[in-house]
Amino acid sequence: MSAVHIDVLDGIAVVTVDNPPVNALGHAVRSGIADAVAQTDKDASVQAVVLIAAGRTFMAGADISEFGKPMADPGLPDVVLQIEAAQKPWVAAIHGTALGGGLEVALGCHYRIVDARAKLGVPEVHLGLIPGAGGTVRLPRVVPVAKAAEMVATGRPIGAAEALQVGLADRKSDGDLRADAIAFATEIAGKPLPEALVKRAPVDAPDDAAWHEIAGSLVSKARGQNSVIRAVDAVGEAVRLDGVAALAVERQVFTDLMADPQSAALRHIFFAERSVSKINSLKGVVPRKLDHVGVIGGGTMGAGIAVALLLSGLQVTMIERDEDALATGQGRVADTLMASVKRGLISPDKREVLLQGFIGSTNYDALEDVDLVIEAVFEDMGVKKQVFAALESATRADAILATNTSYLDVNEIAASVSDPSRVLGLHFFSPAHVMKLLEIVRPDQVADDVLATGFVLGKMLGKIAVPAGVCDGFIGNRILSAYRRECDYMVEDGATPQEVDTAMKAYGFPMGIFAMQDMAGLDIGWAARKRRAPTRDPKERYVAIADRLCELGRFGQKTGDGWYHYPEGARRGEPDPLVSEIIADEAAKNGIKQRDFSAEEIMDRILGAMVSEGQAILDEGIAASAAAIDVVMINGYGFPRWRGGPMFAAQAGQKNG
Ligand code: T1G
Ligand code: NAD
Repeated sequence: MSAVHIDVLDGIAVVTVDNPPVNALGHAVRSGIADAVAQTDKDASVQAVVLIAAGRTFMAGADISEFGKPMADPGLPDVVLQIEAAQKPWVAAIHGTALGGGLEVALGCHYRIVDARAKLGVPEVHLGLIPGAGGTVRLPRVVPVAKAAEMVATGRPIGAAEALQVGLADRKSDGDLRADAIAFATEIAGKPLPEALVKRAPVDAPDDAAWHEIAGSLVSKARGQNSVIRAVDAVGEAVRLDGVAALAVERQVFTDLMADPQSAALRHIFFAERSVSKINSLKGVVPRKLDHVGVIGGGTMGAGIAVALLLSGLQVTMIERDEDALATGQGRVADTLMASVKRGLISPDKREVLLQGFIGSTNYDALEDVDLVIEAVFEDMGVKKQVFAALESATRADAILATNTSYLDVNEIAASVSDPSRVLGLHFFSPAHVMKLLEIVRPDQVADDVLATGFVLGKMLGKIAVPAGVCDGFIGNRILSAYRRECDYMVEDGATPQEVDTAMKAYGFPMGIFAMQDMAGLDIGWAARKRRAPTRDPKERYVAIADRLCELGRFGQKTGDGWYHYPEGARRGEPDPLVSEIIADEAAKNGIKQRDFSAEEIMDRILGAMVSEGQAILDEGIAASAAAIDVVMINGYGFPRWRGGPMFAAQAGQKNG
């Protein structure tokens, strides 16, 4: 079956692109469309053309797997120019996600009709690029410049209604897109062609002051990512220059960025996030039924997990210790769903429907027909074993029993039930209904179909599910402990907490590790250190600064003091002389002559700790690949995406300053 085929009926040629899974604009598709332009121009019986895609979506962009290799003609910019110069009107019929090159092809067409659920966007910045087939030039000539700049710089797609409203779409189809597109084509057939976008003036071009404002705001969110900055500049040039000249400028910037290490890193992580959940050993394994899920504990995690499950369409039963705790947990769920309504993510009616699928009980008998249960009770092995014992007698023998523990030994939890093959770890990250990362922890005796069901659940929740072996902290928390330890060493040796945090932010982290601990709560790490104390290697250097802060009740933002002081509940802390005194006292007690640290040395030490712990995790088989470690650190711990992750950054020889 060719990637592009043409059917002509009653003077309308329907050109269909069929290149699963997402109709990426690989060479076969590009040449197929170019041929279709020539063929329909030549065919006197054709009055108008509809360009549509088979399968689940209109073209979702250039074929990213072709990047970094010589691009075979015709290149996408030329294909778009050919459509734009066609003698017959082309109507793009868009469903699914018209992204990147896909939207650029649609912009080459003379008209656009969109399915009501379609999304349209230019996400190239997320790959370290900018649109390279005219997107930065044609978009501001069909929608207002400010909207075009926002779409190009943020990569955020817009929906059908907004596309219609801003002028990106001419029509919206609420029914049969193909039929509506053919009708639209028939309507415009024989009429004069509209002026090519590339020849038009920009729409609502802002004056210099207004553009300075728009550009400044978009660039301020770049956080070190070159593509965002270059994307804003490209739109600015596209507005300043005539369309044809602007195309040449765009192409040059696109070519420069394709060679930028940031783009290589972003392309690495794009594919890594999709390959990491593919487990060869589970190929052909049939997962178990997943309709009804139990959640034990309605606390921070239990409530967040319940919301994630409800949003994916699953029925949820929450169990809590007593009526008060249950009411609190149910309230958390209802409030979180209300916040989703306020953000326009779901409608009020949808929220009502979801809450109908959500029941709570203090009686484990309510779990009699669940397919899977996730416990999110206190991080205490005794409590978890009690819960698992109760689950074992309250649930069907084929129900899967999952733990959301952060650090505890999942093999030990599995061994506490008579059939350990039904136990696995599902390590969510807080807030569980927002964070995309899910570590799927596989105990030694877990059944294949139980593990496979875990990955099915991850896909249903829209998570990036990363397989992890059993160890203290699995992948992410284990690496966090390693570089947190390194930062404690540096603080005792003379770096200040704010110097470390400043260096991490300059590297691209959203916040430094000390501010992050103050936000999450120092008590969590304190509990973990106390739990590990009996087995800690006495020869290993131990820094007691954090313990001393905890002994003073300084748990961070929630107590107003931690590594920093938070005046009147402020979100941003300020250095606290008491902390400096404690640090100096600990250094003196340990005979340490404190010294200065540069930002580069701080980051070298942090990345070194991450990479050596990551290598140990690989050597022990806890993570299946270095890419899996990168996916975890980017999606769970704020590692800057445009650096590709600690393992990628190290092998790419990136400078850490
Ligand atoms: N090229 C190649 N493969 C792609 C692809 C692409 N553009 N998009 C997706 N895939 C593969 C993906 O690797 C996976 O493969 C399968 O399709 C399903 O993807 C010139 C230069 C479209 C919203 O950035 O955002 O155009 O694992 O698991 O969750 O200016 O894929 O099954 O083997 O993500 O339903 C711009 C990227 C490119 C869009 C679908 N376009 N893709 O999400 O499925 S640059 C993008 C997505 C460009 C021009 C520039 C998503 C999706 P496998 P999936 P999904
Ligand atoms: P939490 O204290 O907020 O909630 C725990 C809940 O469990 C409480 O509501 C408590 O009433 C309930 N509970 C205790 N014993 C119970 C029992 N026998 N039956 C039913 N309910 C019971 O704790 P949390 O932060 O939600 O953490 C829960 C688990 O998730 C812990 O294992 C934690 O390590 C893990 N975790 C936490 C985070 C995080 O960032 N907070 C992230 C990942 C994993």
